[in-house]
Amino acid sequence: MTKKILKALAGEKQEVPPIWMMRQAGRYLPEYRETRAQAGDFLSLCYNSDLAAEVTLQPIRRYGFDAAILFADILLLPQALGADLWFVTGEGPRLSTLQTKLDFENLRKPEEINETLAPIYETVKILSKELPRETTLIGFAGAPWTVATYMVAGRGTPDQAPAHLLKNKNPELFDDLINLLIEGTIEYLSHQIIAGAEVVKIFDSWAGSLKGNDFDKYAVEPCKKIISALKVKHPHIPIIAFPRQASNRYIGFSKQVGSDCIALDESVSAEWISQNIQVDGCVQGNLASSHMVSGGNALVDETKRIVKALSNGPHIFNLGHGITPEADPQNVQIMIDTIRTAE
Ligand code: 1CP
Repeated sequence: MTKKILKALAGEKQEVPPIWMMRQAGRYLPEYRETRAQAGDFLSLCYNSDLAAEVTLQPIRRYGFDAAILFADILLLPQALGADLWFVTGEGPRLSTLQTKLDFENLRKPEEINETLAPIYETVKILSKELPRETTLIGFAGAPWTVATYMVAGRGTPDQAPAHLLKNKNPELFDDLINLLIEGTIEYLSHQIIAGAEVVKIFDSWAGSLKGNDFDKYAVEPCKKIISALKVKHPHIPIIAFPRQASNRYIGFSKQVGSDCIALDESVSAEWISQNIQVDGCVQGNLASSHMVSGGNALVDETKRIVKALSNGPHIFNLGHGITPEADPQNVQIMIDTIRTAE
């Protein structure tokens, strides 16, 4: 039996598309909030392999998604490289900032990350034993540009201005950082694959703020280098790329970087995706996560519309971005029922 997700990633069109959701293990689920409280805080949860495996499994038990995504965070890599990282409740991540050559020189080498990240690989091992046979295990990392935006600013930023500033003011230092992150990401994803991840996804959440040549240099090139290195080491592992908000740069992206699938946010229509992107292979995403809060007919209609528009080629149903804490768990079930019973 080939798993539904792997079939889609191999380019197969299916009557009912496989389904998973970004941030499917998260604060909208009462069982997640309970396990997180047991762990103490978010980072302790990430580094507690048993509890991280437990929260990864929770949405699989509740909804029977076709894929589980490792519970971890894109900011664990900078932490393993030596940045300080903490989370402020209700606000988000905070890191030590990277502004000077000295800050950069204080970071560790890519091959030195594995000691800190060993509990994450252990979570992957537990999951590959415990997941149902039909469920695919997805590992992930942030793309270098997105991770760099957090390392430079020390926090999430609406316009990524601090990273743009450093890139323009001190391109040599910025390129050193990007190259370190490329090597670190190859190391991190490769170890996730060795531990049992069957697919990996590269999240470039802030790719949309890169324009023109910058998009080629900092979104396309790093992703291409990571994928080509992974394909040499692990030729049979499919890779999903997610250059969020790339708009017309979504066109041809998957071919340019060598990914097996491209995830798309909700800023483009399913019909446009079908005509412009799915011609190159598997696509994933697109349902606005706000429907998981608002529900009703709009949720059902939009879900059906996406399924229909993307029914002519390989498709993995997903949201355009992560599900939010305000989402109603019932709406997730309605979405799944709509997909699995759609005529
Ligand atoms: O309070 C909590 O419980 C923490 C909320 C939370 C969760 C559930 C954070 C903090 N990270 C995560 C898990 C997480 N993060 C996963 C696990 C698997 C799953 O999807 O279920 C994944 C894949 C991520 C990836 C991630 N982290 C991204 C890329 C995807 C995206 O959402 O764009 C980014 C940008 C982060 C950084 C981050 N971590 C957490 C927050 C709140 C943020 C975003 C900060 C910001 O808005 O700038």
